[in-house]
Amino acid sequence: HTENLPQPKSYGPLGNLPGIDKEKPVQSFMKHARELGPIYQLQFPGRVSTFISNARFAAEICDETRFDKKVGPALQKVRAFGGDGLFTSGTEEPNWKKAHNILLPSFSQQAMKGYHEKMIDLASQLIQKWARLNPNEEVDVPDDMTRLTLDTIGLCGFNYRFNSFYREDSHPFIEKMVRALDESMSQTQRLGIQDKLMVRSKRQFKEDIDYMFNLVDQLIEERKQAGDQGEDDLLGHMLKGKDPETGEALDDENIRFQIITFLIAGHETTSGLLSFAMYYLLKHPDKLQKAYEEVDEVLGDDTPSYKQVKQLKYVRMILNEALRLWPTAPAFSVYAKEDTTLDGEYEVEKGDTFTLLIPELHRDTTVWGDDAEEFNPERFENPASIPHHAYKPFGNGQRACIGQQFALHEATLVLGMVLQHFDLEDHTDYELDVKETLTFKPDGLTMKVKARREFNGFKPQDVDEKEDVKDI
Ligand code: FDE
Repeated sequence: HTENLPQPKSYGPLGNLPGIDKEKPVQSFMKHARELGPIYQLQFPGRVSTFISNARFAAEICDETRFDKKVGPALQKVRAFGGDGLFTSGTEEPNWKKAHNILLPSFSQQAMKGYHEKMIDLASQLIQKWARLNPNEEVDVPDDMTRLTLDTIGLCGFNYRFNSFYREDSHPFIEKMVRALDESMSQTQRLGIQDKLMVRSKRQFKEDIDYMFNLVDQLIEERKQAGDQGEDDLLGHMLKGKDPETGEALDDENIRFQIITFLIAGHETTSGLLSFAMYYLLKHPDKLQKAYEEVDEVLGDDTPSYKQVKQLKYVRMILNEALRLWPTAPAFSVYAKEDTTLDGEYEVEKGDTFTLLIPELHRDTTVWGDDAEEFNPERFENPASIPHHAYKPFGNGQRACIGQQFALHEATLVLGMVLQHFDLEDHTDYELDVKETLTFKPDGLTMKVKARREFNGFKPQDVDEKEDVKDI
């Protein structure tokens, strides 16, 4: 029974809290998994958490007939600004299904063709910035990737330009959003009484949320003022779209929550993905060389077209492998809809909750082999060989990431263009240090870049692109 699961040393009323690194909780959970095995429990003040770390149990909890997404304690806190947006709502809440139905077409493969040019616009800003660096200036990788991904979701989603490449510091929205996310994470680790005493952080939390709401409400208002001229972007789809099941549209408050959700989900995770991919390339010159060969063959001197991005197979494999070792959204939780078992081995009661530690699942040697810790993009050569339920960087089932195609198209395009234009140098002999917010990032990763070819700026249309437009 799941009451008798392994548990690390605990400390009275604090339970296992003192054994968790507050700055790196998920990495503490991963460490415990290595000591305690594929299923174990942690005791926190007022609750227990059960962690799953291998493919056999993952397959069980990914069975949607028996388990459904749990909006756990951390996501509950994020609801203060994510509301009943897609990420932070329960599947049974009416707005989840409604928004899911309305937004699905905006994230289809077909929809990516419409975002491609905007993605190129922002990737070109990045290339231009790096091309103009002086020889001894370094690149702050996660910083510039965050500029890029925030601006991309802003432009593709809402036709809003954060213009992050024209600012020294990040856009104020980011500062407030990161602080609010940080505060929600800290709140889950404080005791009730401690939390009540944090008057200043609470006031700051409220101020930050008000700022986000104001900026987003203004965006919605401006678009409504513009009338039917609405762009064919996420916001346009949300304002015009009706749920085919109910015939209903989303209300303004829910649209606000969705926009905030996309800004959070769409940039932290994708910037982490790009940063880890560059980290691994810096450390694996042979893979980097192979990627250069592909990029030179597929792109040459061209500004990538939609079709060419699809042809960057090896670049895509590099991203898949980076997501295997450091899935930037590192965990998700489910609850049992009825009494059941885990593979006949553990009895599960209705309501029992499980958290899947994705980075540990992705290192399960029984499916990935003894070299599971190694960076080896060639594993993804044949997608059919990837074991079912052993690879979950985008979550599971109907609650899986709606932005998957978006994130992968953007990341492939950007990594492709970076490799097309620059030699990368690991000038500090960087040692991996993974920072946690809601997501993972390689903390403090910097590199130097040297131009491989001349950058001619943004060429909006090439021949290939025109053909593409025809077949839409
Ligand atoms: C979602 C998601 C998920 C699941 C979670 C849970 O279950 O809790 C995951 C794992 C993810 N996602 C991941 C990721 C990674 C990356 C790179 C990304 N992601 C990206 C992106 C972009 C965008 C825009 C997004 N993303 C979005 C999103 C959303 C909205 C969601 C929710 C869905 C539902 O319906 O639930 C997600 N995403 Fe992601």
